Amino acid sequence: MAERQDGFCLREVLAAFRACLTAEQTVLMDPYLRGWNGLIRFLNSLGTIFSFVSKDAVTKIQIMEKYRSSDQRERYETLQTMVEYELASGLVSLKNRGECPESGCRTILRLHRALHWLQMFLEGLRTSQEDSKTSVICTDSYNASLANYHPWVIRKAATLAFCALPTRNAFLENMNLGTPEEAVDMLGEALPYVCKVYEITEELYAKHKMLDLP
Ligand code: 1PZ
Repeated sequence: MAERQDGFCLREVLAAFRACLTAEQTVLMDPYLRGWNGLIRFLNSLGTIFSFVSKDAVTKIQIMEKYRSSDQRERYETLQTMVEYELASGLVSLKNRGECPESGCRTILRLHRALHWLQMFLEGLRTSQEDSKTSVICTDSYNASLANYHPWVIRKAATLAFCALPTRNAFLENMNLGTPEEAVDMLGEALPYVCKVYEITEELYAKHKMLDLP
């Protein structure tokens, strides 16, 4: 199979999420952001119709990268150290977004919710029939996750954009993991790591009652 010109391969994204996990069950920030940057490259390869999505995600990734290159970088080494630091320093607002619009905790929470969608979407894709519609898998996983946090206008725009998604096999080939069958195998192997990252983060946020940060 011909190499894609941009050298994109979903394998690196999945490897990054695997690399987030430490023996202490913490989540490392740098590979987490690397995984997200890879996802955005993939999203951009699907066409400009998803620009409004990637723009928002990029803004959030950049907020976190800024913390990682600031004087406080060590505080943001893992999601756990970030939560501890921001809570102890009064950098998180539990009620009003305006007070801490760029807190790491609220920013990561948005990406975390999107990771739930991604996990369900890729699992749906992996276990679907060859003639399944990507747009249906995508809409179903979106409605079951992220849509609950989005206002009507965003839900509408997202659902419209999903109609532009390529067919299941073209989508799998776009991941550059080999044939659709090989891509499905790879997803089966790698998705448990994405799920683990999601679970650990969910537990962390639940423990600190931060699942609804404004
Ligand atoms: C393969 C098809 C890709 C479809 C992507 C599915 C997600 C649709 C989400 C549309 C959201 C876009 C607009 C911005 C919404 C923001 O208001 C919210 C909340 O942030 P706040 O306003 O509170 O600061 N942002 C989000 O929910 C984060 C969304 C990130 C989505 C990243 C998707 C990555 C896709 C990877 C594709 C392989």
